Amino acid sequence: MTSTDRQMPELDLDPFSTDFFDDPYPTHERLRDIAPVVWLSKWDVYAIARYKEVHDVLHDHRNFCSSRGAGLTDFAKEKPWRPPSLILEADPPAHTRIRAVFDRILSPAVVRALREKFTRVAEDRTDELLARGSVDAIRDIAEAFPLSVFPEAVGLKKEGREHLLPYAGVVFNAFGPPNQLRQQAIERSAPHQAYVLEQCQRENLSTEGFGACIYSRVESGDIAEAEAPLLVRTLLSAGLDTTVNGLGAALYCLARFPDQWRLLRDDPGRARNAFEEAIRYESPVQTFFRTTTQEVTIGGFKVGAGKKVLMFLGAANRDPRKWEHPDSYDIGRRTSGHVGFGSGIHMCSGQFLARLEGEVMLSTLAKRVRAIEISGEIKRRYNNTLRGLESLPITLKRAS
Ligand code: 4IA
Repeated sequence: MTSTDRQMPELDLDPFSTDFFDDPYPTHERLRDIAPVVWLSKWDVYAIARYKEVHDVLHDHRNFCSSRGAGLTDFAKEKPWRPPSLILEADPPAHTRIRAVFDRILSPAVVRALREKFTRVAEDRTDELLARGSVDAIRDIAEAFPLSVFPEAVGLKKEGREHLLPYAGVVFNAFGPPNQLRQQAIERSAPHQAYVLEQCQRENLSTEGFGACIYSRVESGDIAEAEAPLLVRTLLSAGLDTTVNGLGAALYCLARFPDQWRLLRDDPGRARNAFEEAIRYESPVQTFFRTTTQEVTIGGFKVGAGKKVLMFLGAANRDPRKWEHPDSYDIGRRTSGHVGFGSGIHMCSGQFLARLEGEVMLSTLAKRVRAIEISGEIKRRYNNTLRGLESLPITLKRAS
């Protein structure tokens, strides 16, 4: 009997339940250890939790497509909850053209120009936090900082920005199965969807900013007029809640592991890697799906055509087959190769902007704050895709 003939192991666990979200790590380990791929009967999906296979799938868009959705919904069988994304939910060659445009809009050179502005905002925020002493690291830093730089950078008007995080919450819940999180989020999404649809129109975007940049590609003939609002929608869907949870992950790590905070204080130049390591360690985007385009073999196991494959980015980022001491948050670690931003042709297009936000906020804190102490009850926020906290009460002490 060859490995291809082996019976695929199956489990009936639910990786979209609050029990699982409270502590996914023992289940991640089980999934990694049982086999390279495990059938999850509850949702009829093929789970992949080892680094190698997650990486392989991410690099094989021919066998594992995105155009049938990056969530559990198979667009070939069911109507998506909103018109598909032109970039996330697309395959080459359509994806390639759009992605090239998008990458230029968020290029390292463009992002670099924002550093000074972002730094001033981070410094003001930090001084305000220090004046208060007791703050919520999620609301007052992880949300407040991206909210004070990103909508501005896109070119959104001030009014209505309170819809941005709720809208993203719907987007990330909607990738999951039809559980209560998803159904309730979609049921309540109408006002958030209406806001986003409206802000994606050219006349509602400032003449500076990423939004206007997207519309300028219509002028140059790179994209069609009708594609522009959907690309602005991608910015608003993917660009805020991700950095909120990335920064939240970093703050949660630095508050829990004071030795790493000390290392960062000693050299704020480590801020960029401290942020990157938090992305590996917490994996704010926990999971993603692909759909098989034909019968495929994963680690010696056959998976049929048209099946949903669920990649556990968070499990891959802590796979001991790949990482030394995977469960330690170590800001000196070589983080390259982590899949927290994905990998391959769909790897995060906004990664340079995300890293800038993370680096600037963390280095500013490291320069001005002596100690971060957890001072109250930590509450988790539940979402089908995003891992992060609802509340992290901390006290901050000024560096002398
Ligand atoms: C889009 C994976 C996540 C960061 C993401 C979410 C939405 C979109 C893209 C990426 O709407 O295009």
